[in-house]
Amino acid sequence: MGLSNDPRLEFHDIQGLVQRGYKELPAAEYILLKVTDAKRARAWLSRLADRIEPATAPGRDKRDRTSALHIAFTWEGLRALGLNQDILSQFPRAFREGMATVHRERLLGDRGASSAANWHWGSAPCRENGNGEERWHTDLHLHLAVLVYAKDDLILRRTKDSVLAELETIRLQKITTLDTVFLAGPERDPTGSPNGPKEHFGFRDGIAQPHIAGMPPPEDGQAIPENAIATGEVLLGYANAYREMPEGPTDANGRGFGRNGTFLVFRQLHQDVAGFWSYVARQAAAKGGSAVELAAKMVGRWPDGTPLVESPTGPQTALQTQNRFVYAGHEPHPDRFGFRCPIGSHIRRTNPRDSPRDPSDDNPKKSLELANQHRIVRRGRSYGKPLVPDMDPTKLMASTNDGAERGLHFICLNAAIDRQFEFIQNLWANNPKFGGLYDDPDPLIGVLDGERATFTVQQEPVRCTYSDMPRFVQVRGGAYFFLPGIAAIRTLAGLSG
Ligand code: N7H
Repeated sequence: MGLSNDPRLEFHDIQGLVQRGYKELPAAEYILLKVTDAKRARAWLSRLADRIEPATAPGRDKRDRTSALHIAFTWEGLRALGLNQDILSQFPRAFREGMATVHRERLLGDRGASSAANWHWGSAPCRENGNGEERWHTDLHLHLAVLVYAKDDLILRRTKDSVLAELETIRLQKITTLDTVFLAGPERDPTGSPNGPKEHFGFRDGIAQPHIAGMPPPEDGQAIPENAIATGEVLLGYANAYREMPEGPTDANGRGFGRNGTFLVFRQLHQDVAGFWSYVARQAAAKGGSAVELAAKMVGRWPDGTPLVESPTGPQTALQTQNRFVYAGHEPHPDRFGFRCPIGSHIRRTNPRDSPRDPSDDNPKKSLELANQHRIVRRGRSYGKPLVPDMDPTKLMASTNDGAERGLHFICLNAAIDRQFEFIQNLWANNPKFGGLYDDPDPLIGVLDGERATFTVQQEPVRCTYSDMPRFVQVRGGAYFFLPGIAAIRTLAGLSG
């Protein structure tokens, strides 16, 4: 994509979460708060600003950190803290309105049990905007999220308590706290450690991330040219893929309140683990195949993380965190038609890399460039007790639904919510015609209007179609936040009025 000059990034000002997912800090909790007294909240914020973990310049990583704190604000939160209207109005529309509008419910597929009306947090009873044009549920009382990461549960509790201790005196109202769990699988990674983090269906997660220009390569250390994205695809104040400044409160030089900030999309996604594995087991038995193989085809990786395009017949320990691959131009086995990794699998449709956009398209380089205009940095964590402790697919398959609440606190970072997160969910995951398919939404997170969906496995001589696929993931809550630069947090803390 020719990102010629990597900008010099102001690492000290960028919240560290942009740079890393803190795998070394497996304990985490998110605290959602409402500001009731702006003056006291700002005083608290000025103390907290000194404790926010910044990003670090290449080679300067602090490997001995035992905890990390981050803070993000909704648009209503920035307003409640007294940010002026001129700055507030410069934020993009999606962020200003929030996730739970009637328009976005349609766009994201949040209906039925996933409708904002049924969320546990992030929504409120439906209101109109005064002239009857738009209705929304976005919770105007949800103002900020404190994200706490720690090396173990004890340090997590101490860190969290130190944040919460002041809440009463500063009159911040706790809306909810969301806990997380670190899941590991039965396999070993190449160092002999348990394979993880896993998500509740039993697959290794948190592998593929874009490489933001100017940042060190993502945590797995794989600097892959195909994976590079412009700084402004994630951070405000820098040029994006179109060589323009992302929309937000910065001036033409990228300076201003928005600089070094990013939008944080938060979705609490409930997973029906027993439902997923019983569907897969039933379908595989009916068609005479392996259930784990079918599940891997739905994801695009084997449970241990091995990408199917690299190893379609089974997992390989050395490839568990492999992210150096494309599809159409894959060497030595190009997979243009999805015979190795199905076209409709979760990872291929949420990042199609160089896959043809439709069957007639034959320009992998162009496809890759276009796909890279819709990337996100994923920072999610699982929550809830696993259905079986060691996440072994055979045991997951043998379990019945225990009715427990478990899933993924999906978090992603991007500079343009509409062109990145919403595009992926709406035009790739929910699109039944994706890549020339017919009625196949994303098998994990896609939503088809009304009826049950199909999953297609491309193979010769004829493709195999798995029908009557229910929805395995439901939305329990969500909001759009802004994760500002650290100087911007100090600006907020210093406001008067
Ligand atoms: Fe997805 N899963 O368990 O199957 N995801 N995801 N995701 N996801 C990925 O590469 C999962 C969700 C992306 O660059 C892996 O880290 C589950 C949403 C993207 O190759 C696995 C849920 C969105 C990628 C899962 C869920 C995305 C990705 C492979 C919900 C965006 C990287 C491991 C409960 C709207 C693709 C890895 C690439 C990978 C799962 C949600 C997007 C295992 C269970 C909502 C961009």
